[in-house]
Amino acid sequence: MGEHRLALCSQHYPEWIIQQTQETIRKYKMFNPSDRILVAVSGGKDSLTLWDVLFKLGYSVDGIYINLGIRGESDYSNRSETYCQSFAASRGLKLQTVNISEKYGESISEMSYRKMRSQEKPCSVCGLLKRYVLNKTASDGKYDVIVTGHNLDDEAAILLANTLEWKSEMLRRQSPVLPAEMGFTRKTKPFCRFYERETAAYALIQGIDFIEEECPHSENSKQLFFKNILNGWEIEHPGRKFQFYATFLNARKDGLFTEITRESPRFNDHCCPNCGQPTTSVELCAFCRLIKDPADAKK
Ligand code: Q46
Ligand code: ZN
Repeated sequence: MGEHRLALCSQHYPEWIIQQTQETIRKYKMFNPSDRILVAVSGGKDSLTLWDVLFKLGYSVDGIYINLGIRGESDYSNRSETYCQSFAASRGLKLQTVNISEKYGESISEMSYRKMRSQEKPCSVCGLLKRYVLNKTASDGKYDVIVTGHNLDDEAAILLANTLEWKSEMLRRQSPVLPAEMGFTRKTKPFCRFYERETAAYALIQGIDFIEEECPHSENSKQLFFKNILNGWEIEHPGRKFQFYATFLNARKDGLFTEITRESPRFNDHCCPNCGQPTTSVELCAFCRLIKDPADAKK
């Protein structure tokens, strides 16, 4: 992990990753061996590595892949799905796929264009949609917890962006564990203390096939911008990225931010009258307002 400078061989390195992941799960009380886990996979190295590690630790873990209909030169979404399918098939694991175009009549790029009437990146639409589909799939399938492959580089970049913009609600919600409440399934990030290069090394050593291209919309993204700043800082001061994130978590634990509770103004006991999912809106939820035909949300 970030604060460690290890020189492990290709046999012991994967063991170290597996053992450290278990330690993070224990430290943050992420889930128990009896829990049913749903891992969100993108076809990239972090999420497939996470699935592999949780499987080796003996957890009951199914995967979900959301095909967003992103094409680009590499036919990005369809190719990513293929990597997830072969990963699952080679280990006899269960993978559910949700094809956004087939289910809701439009790809995210089309939804984004219809909503914003511009060529803007579809990332905000994409984020909303992924959150919704993940939560719905988890609650319909009675999963106890959703896990995602966010690593230290992701978390530190999000933290820096939220801090510089003082997004207090986002800062309060940035945590390795978001508890289950008000119809939302618990969400956890067991790789939040690993550097990106550490999960990549595991994937390479274990021969995990993953899509190397990034989503074509990630080019010039805000997250990439903040990752680059932090990478520069890390070169000058090795270990600072880890420290930045870890001290934030400690400050959080010491009460810098209040925990989100049922009394939090964010949730007001509303369920969307169309799809039944929790929402802050008193009318249709943001997802039902986004899709072309809200009746599709009931499928
Ligand atoms: S997948 Fe979606 Fe990312 Fe692509 S469209 Fe943007 S948000 S960049 S994680
Ligand atoms: Zn709804």
